[in-house]
Amino acid sequence: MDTDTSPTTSSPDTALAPAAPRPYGALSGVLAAASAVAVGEVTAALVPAWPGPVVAIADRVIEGAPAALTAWAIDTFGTADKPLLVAGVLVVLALAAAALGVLARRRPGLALVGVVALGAVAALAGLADPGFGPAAAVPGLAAIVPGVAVLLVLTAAQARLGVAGAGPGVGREHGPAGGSADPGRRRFLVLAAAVAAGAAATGTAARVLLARFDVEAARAALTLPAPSARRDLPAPPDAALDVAGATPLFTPNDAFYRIDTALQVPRIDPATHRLQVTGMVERPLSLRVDDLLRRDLVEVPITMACVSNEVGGDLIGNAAWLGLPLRELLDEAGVSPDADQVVGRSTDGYTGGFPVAAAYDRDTLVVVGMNGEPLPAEHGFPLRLVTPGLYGYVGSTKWLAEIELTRFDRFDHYWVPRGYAVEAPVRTQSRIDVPAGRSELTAGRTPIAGVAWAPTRGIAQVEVQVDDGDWQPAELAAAVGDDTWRQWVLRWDATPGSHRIRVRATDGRGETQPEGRRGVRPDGATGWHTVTVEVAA
Ligand SMILES: Nc1nc2c(c(=O)[nH]1)N[C@H]1C(S)=C(S)[C@@H](COP(=O)(O)O)O[C@H]1N2
Ligand SMILES: [Mo]
Repeated sequence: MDTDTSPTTSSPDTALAPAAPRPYGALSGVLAAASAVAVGEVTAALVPAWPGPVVAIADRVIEGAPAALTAWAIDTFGTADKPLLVAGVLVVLALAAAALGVLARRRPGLALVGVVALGAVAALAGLADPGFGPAAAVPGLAAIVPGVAVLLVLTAAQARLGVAGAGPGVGREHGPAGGSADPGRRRFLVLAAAVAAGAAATGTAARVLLARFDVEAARAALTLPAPSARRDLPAPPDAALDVAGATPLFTPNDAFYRIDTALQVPRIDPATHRLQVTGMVERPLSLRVDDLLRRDLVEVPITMACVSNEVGGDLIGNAAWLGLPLRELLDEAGVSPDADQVVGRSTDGYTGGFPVAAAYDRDTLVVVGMNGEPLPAEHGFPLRLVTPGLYGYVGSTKWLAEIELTRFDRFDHYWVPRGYAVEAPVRTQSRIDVPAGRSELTAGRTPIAGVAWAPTRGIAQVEVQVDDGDWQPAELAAAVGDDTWRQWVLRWDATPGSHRIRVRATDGRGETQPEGRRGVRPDGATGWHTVTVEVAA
């Protein structure tokens, strides 16, 4: 391709003129990218569940990042890591686009290949999200059209820079900031402004389109059935201890910890969403959310914990989950005797896998409700799995789109190649919630209280040790079930001075949690939660 793409600059002088200054090229590249992103996003917004190209690329960055880098990012930025990653993708894109814009002044053909390649990357990133099919490549491909067009138009406009005012010294006035009576320059800037305005308008249109589907409205419109009478696990009246500051037996939804890899909480329309049961089954199933809501659903209190929960940490919560026992779906589908793994796959490609046996030997559920409400969007609306006794990363896939029956020797779920265990039973653990560590107390009767859990095995005993004294059995609240945590309390006679308080739990099989400290990777932390307090005289 010729560098001179402008139809009116035919004089040999201009054709051989030096390329326009770099800032013009860079600006053209950045505007081409902005137009491409805006069109990509507006295309993605046509289908509520499609992630935009920028988020799709960022998703792939998260998946491809080495585990150590991900861990560092989470430690350093906490929950701000996701917006920062999206910003990072945009910065890299802007830099690449600026470079392509500069290149386009002399090698437009090569620069256009670069633009197409960036669009192809976005299209491939979209394709890697399962659940949307090949159509998910469309936003990335659509982005190529304005990217190419804007770069061509603005590069052509640069060829007319300084044409009218041609003469010595014109070159010095070529920068976008330099003032001159150069009509070519004015024309370029008008075009650039028009492109910027068009990109902004398209971006706004994308936002308006996205607002058209409102997950909160869809949640509000969904009516949960009453839980079946065939299961009856009401919390006994004395299952909750009345200690000021103690952790409540049930964690309110808005206080429930949230852990996932999703950059953008998936926006799933329950009217069109389908749950597929696939893989090693005799009869693959495809169910609507409504089909599930019409079934005889059970409500089970289950304590869910994250494998990344440190000793004493708060990545754990207890909720009443309303759902269909997974075993009923598996029986309908007819699981092959050769299958040994159930994989839950989310709309955004996350996978958690656990033994088929865990669908039968406990109340593993396909969940629609949490503490009496439809699942909150960030906790998996409209469908998720919850598996008692297995860490969330293996057994509790959110935004559930597919349940695949497979084998452990054929498929590694999401966190396995990232250094976590294939199978991950929740370890027996206990936590001191009052008094808080390093608190200052007054002498006298003081409750020491907290929670202890060993889901599926149950908690048999909790013991507390103050300094080097004897281990004293704590009072346990009544068990709601073996799958939930139990609150405990020890009424302590606090004496002046500095004290170390430790706790340890024994599960329903008689096993006491080990003292030895181990970190969360690969299969959950061990050790006794310990706090130190100061008691004033
Ligand atoms: N789709 C999807 N499901 C997921 C995850 C995820 O990243 N994506 N994270 C898992 C992990 S690590 C945990 S601990 C639980 C947390 O569930 P919550 O956010 O509802 O507490 O969800 C699990 N399900
Ligand atoms: Mo987790």
